[in-house]
Amino acid sequence: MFQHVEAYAGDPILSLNEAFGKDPRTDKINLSIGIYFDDAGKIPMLPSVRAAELQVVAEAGARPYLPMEGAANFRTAVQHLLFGAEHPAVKAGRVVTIQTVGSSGGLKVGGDFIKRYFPTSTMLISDPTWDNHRAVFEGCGLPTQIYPYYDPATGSLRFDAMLAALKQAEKKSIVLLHACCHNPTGVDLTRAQWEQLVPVLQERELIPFLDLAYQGYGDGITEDAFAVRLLGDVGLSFFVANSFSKSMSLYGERCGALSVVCPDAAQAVNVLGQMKANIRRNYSNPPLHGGQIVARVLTDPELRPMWEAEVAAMRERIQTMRHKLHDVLSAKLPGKDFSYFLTQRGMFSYTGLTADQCDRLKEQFGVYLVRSGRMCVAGLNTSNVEATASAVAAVLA
Ligand code: KET
Repeated sequence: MFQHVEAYAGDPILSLNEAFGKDPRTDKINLSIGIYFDDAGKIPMLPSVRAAELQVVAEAGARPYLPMEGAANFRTAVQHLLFGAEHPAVKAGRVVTIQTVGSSGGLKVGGDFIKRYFPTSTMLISDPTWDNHRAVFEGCGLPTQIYPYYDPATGSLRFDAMLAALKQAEKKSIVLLHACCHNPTGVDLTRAQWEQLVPVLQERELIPFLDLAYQGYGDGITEDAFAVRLLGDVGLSFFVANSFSKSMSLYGERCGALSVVCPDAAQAVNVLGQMKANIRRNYSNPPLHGGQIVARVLTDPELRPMWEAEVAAMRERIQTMRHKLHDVLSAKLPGKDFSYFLTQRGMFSYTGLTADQCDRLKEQFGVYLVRSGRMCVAGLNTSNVEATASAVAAVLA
């Protein structure tokens, strides 16, 4: 019956992470998947999140279905987190926010909506981007096309080429933009560049789709929402998928949201309605537990500042590891420039290591990087950073 079902080639990130799990070597180092590990090499349970969960569990009673669009307290808390409670678009009822199964779910639900209401639009994605962007949007039936983004020669943004490409894009194309901590390059637009991008988006009637998966890992929780607020301020209509996987270390709870900023409140009502219809056809409604933890952390006057401090500590620990790796590698290979470890932001550094070099790192040293050369620097710690530097130096030498 299923002879025509071909073998799955695997996912470049998730399958590598599974391979890491099966690797029997005790000194192996996981710098593959975008997960923050603490200095002991563990996925942290943030104290604010733990406290919120205990409260939620203590209060939990019956488990009804959530509405298709998710829990009202979660949705409001997310809007306030992204836009600020006082943002005019929020106040005017122009922002639709739905609770989704991770931000991946938000990308998928948004992609389905775009396919239905902008059937001839193309999805423009950065070169390079998170591998799954292409897979998710093509899975929605949307063609994808790349726009210039990263320059491997200089390790920086090809901003002029990016703008030039977007100026040529078909009207009503969807432009996928990483709101902060670009995956995989760690190279972001500056605030001035975001501001320069706005008129291009407006003139070409492009529809931005922001992916905010690493909020708090760049400059700060509010600072990393800069692009979201800017596009809202200038009156654009756009999508934003955001995640609590990384910012609350809640990967397996699948907590995310999709927000759509609409031109007016009446259109927002219909957009929400069609999102609900799509969710009903897909998985009916989202799960209850994780979203309630998130809502509690975001709205509790004691837990919220605790969480913000915990996010700051994760961000700062990554910075410390970036410096350590940079210093050890620079000492080992004095002729080479490793400053990109210091300038790139968020969980990842794009090392320029080739797929062969990554294979060698894995096979010979048990150091796992995605084969694009992406290193999750959030997997470094005081016990493995020297070994990582030695292994990288060995394959580069
Ligand atoms: N967007 C981006 C840019 C992203 O890197 C991830 C996850 C997601 C969305 C999905 O997050 P969610 O948990 O659905 O809210 N990235 C890491 C894990 C993965 O590939 O699934 C990664 O790049 O390693």
